[in-house]
Parts: sequence; C-alpha cells; structure tokens
Amino acid sequence: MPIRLSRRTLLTGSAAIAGAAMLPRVPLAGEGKAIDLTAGPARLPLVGKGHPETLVWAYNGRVPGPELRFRQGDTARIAFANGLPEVTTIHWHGLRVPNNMDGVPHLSQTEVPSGGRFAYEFALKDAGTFWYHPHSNSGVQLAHGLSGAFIVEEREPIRVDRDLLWVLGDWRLTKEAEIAGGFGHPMDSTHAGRIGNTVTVNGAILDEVPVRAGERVRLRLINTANARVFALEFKGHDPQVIALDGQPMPPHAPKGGKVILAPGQRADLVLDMAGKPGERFDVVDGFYPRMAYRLTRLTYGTEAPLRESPLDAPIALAPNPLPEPDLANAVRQDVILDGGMHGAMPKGAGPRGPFWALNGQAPMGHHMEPLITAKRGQTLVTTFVNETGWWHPMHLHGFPFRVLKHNGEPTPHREWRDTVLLGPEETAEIAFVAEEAGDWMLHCHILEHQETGMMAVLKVTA
Ligand SMILES: [Cu+2]
Repeated sequence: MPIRLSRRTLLTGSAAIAGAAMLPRVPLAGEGKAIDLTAGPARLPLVGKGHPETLVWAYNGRVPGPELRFRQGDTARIAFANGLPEVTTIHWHGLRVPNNMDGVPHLSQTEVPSGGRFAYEFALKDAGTFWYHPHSNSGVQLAHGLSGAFIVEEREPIRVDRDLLWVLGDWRLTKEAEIAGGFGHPMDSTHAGRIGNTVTVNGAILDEVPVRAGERVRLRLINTANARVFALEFKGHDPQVIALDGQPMPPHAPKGGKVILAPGQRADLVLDMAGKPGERFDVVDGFYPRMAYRLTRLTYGTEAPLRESPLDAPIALAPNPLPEPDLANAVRQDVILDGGMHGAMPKGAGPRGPFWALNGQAPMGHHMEPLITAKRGQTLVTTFVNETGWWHPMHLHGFPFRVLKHNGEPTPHREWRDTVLLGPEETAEIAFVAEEAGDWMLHCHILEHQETGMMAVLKVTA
C-alpha cells in the first residue's frame, strides 16, 4: 500500500476543520438550452482551513464538477469547452448514449484539443445516478479532479424528505496539499492502482453531515476515485439499497451491512434517520483491512423528530426500460483477466507495461482489435475470470448488464450494473443485449490497470 491515509497526517491536531461545510451545490438542470461545461485549471480548498489550496483541474471551476440534473425522457445538450493544456473528452458513465457521444478517443470520437469545443447531445432513456469524466489520459485527468454527477430524475420519484449526493473522491496529496506526481509509476500500475491519501466528499473533507431525527433521506453515492474501493458502514442505521449503478433493484439491506463501491460504481440508498436528537453516528469506510477510517459522521440536530416512526411510503423504484437478455439464444464468451504483480505479464511487457491483459491481449498504442464481436440485437453472456491476485471493477460502455452469477452462484437479485467488481480469483457472469452498433470499450475502472493493458473493444455490427 503506497502511503498511509495522510488525511490523518495532514489534519493531525487540526481543530479548525470541525464543521467544514459542503461546497455549495447548484444543480444545472434543463431540457432545451445547452449547458456550458468548461474544463480548466482551478485552485480549491480541498483539505480545508489552515491548509494551502490545491491546484486542480475542474469543470466550471468546481470539484466535483456541476451536478447535472435532468428528467427521464429529456434530451441532454452539453456545450463542452476544453480549457486544459491537453486534449480531453467526456464519457457519460452508465448512460445509454449513441456511440458517437460516448467520449472514447480514437474509438468513438476525435479528441477535443486544448482550446477546442464539442457539442454532446443525447436522449436520456434511463433514470438514475450516473456520472461524467474524461476518457483521455484518464489516470491523470480524473486524479486532478475532473468528474461530476449526472442525475436523471424518475418520472415518478419515490417520496423522501431530502435527496443527498456524496461524490466520493480520493487524492494523493503532498504535505503542501498539492497533487503528488508519479503518474504511471509501475508500483501503482502492477498493484492496486493509484490509491490516494485524502478522501473527500463533494470535493471537501466532510466531518459532519447534519441530519434530523425521523427524516428519510435518499443518498446517492458515486465513487470517482482512480483506484480506491469503499465499503461504507452506517453505524446505528439500516440503509436500504434501492439502485446500483443507477439501475433500480428490489430494496434490500447491503450484505454484511457494508455498501461496497468500486471505482465507477454508484449506489442509491434510502436512509431513515432512526437516531435521537443530539446523537452522532460514524460512517466508516473499512474496505482495506487495518486501514478503516471515519469517512464522516451523521450529526443529529436538537430539534424534535420529524416523525415518530419511519415514513410509511414505498421505496422501490420503477425499473428502467432496458432490453431483457435472451439467454436461450445468447452468444457465450469468457474474458480472462491476467497479469499484475505475481501474475502472468503479457508478452512483450516492457518497464512501462503492458502489465495486464484480457484473454492474453493488451492494446498496442491506439489500435485495438475487437475482443468480442456481435451483431446488433444479439444477447451476450460474458464470464469474467479473474486469474490475478488483485481487485478489478470491470466496466462496459453502452450496455448495462445483468449480473447473473458470482463465483458460479446465481446472484439473488440478478442486478443491472455497468461496472462489476471482481476480487482476486473470482468470476462473474453477466448478460446484456448489444442494442447499439459501434465500437464500445470494456475495461477495468482502476485507471492504472486500464492504461496498462486491461481494456478491450466490443464491436457491434449493424
Ligand atoms: Cu483492474
């Protein structure tokens, strides 16, 4: 593990941070007129009072970028301008968009040059919690702060008292609170990726989340980290998971009381604030053994409870109109994940990689032979077989998939996802309909793994 959580190191003895407020959040909403989104450098108080500001790359000067909010059935129009000193693109993670709006350079669009512009436009078929981020030099650009929430509201939302959003970020900062260098270091690429030392919620260290007894909160969680996996435990509370990766599922308690969020993944929770006025409860992230820490704390106000017993209203969301896989006529294929430290390195691996491969294949430069080819409308059943000793959140562009099996066992909810997490030596079987023609990415969302070989192309022919 690279560095100990210097969120602690940086904050030792700092009392000034208590009560640090969340950054103001102004959702940018709207059908019709285009939303301006500009990527560029900015200086922001990531760590908080008493610490220097951090030079970041931001959308519209903010980290995370502005929360984009639409209604299901709207058309999103984003007028993007690149104020970065390098090329970039935007990928709309989890959204079903036409191939030429998917934002993958050399595959589905030309890179937006420094000073250039690109008009993104797509209809919003699905409601849910999604996000946006660059797909160009991703390891560097995301680690510098380029990501934001993309929320599509249901036509008939569930009844809650508040809709809260936590965009989880992970930063590797120096003692001066600058973003540490060392990008592309094989120590990260061949191991767990660039895990940081400072965890933020909505772009700031969040010590307290004020809540009121009796209220019902919908909490949307998005993991924008390069490599860190979260396992969130809400002490004293009983969260119900109502959606994963934006896709509704039957409300249920998370396994073992922990909400697991790998890079790229989202979860929507319903939290009934069951504590008493004045009480405080920790929210703990314990994914990495021996490195558990308090992410934040639910702090109850002293006002009287909003209600005496939990709100009596349904919390199940209506499903999105996703095409159901036709399992009887599916094309089946295994995808073997290989490589990494102590694993089988791909042929021709040099000091900078490639270190990882899918079915023995790692992309060379910008050219990628398709790993899987399918006809439009075909159902694919793909089994990921992780033969490495590392965690890999596998993300498929374009097509949300059902997770049918995990380690050979049927999954209880056959949940829809766009990113499935595989532990060392684990397997997962997924199914989806290749409903849109084009070249689509399949890759590990640990960006240092993606950039050193763990990516491939799914080609869907018309
Ligand atoms: Cu990986």
